[in-house]
Amino acid sequence: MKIAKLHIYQHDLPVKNGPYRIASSVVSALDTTLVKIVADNGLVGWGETCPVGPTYAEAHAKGARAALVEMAPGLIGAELLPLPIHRRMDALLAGHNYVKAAVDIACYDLLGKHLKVSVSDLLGGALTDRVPSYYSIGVAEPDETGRIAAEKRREGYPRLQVKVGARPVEIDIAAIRKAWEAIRGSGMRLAVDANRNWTTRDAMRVSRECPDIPFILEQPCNTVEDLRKIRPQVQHAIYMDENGVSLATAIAAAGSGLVDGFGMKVTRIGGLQPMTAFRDVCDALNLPHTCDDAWGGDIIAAACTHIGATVRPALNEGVWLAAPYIEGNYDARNGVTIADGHIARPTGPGLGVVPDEAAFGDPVAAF
Ligand code: 0XW
Ligand code: MG
Repeated sequence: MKIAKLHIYQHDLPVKNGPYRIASSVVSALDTTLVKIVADNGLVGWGETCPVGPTYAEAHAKGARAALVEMAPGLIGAELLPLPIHRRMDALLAGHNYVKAAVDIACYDLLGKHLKVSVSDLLGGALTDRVPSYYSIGVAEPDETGRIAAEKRREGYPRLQVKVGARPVEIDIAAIRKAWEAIRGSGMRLAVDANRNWTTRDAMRVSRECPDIPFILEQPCNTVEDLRKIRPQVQHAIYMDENGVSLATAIAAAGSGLVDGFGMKVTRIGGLQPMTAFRDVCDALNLPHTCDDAWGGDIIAAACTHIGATVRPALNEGVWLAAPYIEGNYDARNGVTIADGHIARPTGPGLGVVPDEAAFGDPVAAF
């Protein structure tokens, strides 16, 4: 099975009840990029990549489409298998993992449809059909953080992430305390995510002033060097998110004991194929991790849920979806949604999600 056609689409995803506020970006609408690959046997597969604005990571929507246009002519005729596709993409363009991920996801969708198996089977096999999710509370006033935390506890989420940063650290500490008061005793786990914003001084202060709250510090500071600096000085576990820009950086962080876990993004690491290697390294080293993405609709949601279903349950920190912030689904019948804090693994071959492509309009480029 080979690539016969590759179409690129742009689609707007307005943020429901927005904006969504994190330390590194405030977003009211996201610009997502979809890739449709048509195989030489007529089967169709979909991929997606959707940076959460241009400042969360070294990724942006227009860059995604430019990179796809750069690679597309060289991908026509390529064998539709993940490793040959990755090698081909690497020969066409250096870096740009977050773009290659969209082609990788479409390739897995097609392969699953061709073999009549789900993407989670291709990734090694699902360990659950009910994949845990977590809720992310954007940067908010402490009372509002506490209110939402109580609501998410009632809704059955097993885990909560509280966004902090870009304001006086005293307010962050108050918000963390409010969230903990709301979920304490429920068994919900707590992540505090500063999205690279805190100084090492702030991170050490938060840890020092909250010794009684068992949160993990997610990407508290900007660089790997910052994490290395605070590592011996904080009491709380540290998870890497934005600094895990490739399989190599994640393996180095895991292997050197720099971090206790990861918030991992399928597109940042380059797609489902490198994500399985990452999952297996974490499994070997007993490191918990998420399987998320920065943003995206049903295609990203399905891809994250399929890999999330294959993670050893004791290490599974959940699959975050943008679904609660998005109106409607690409696939009205089989769209990916969260109920009781969990996601039903999509059924059907491939991703198990078939988008209504009429919603995307004409492709912005077609090869
Ligand atoms: C909560 N997320 C998974 C979604 C936002 O894009 C940020 C991200 C994170 O953990 O940094
Ligand atoms: Mg994070």
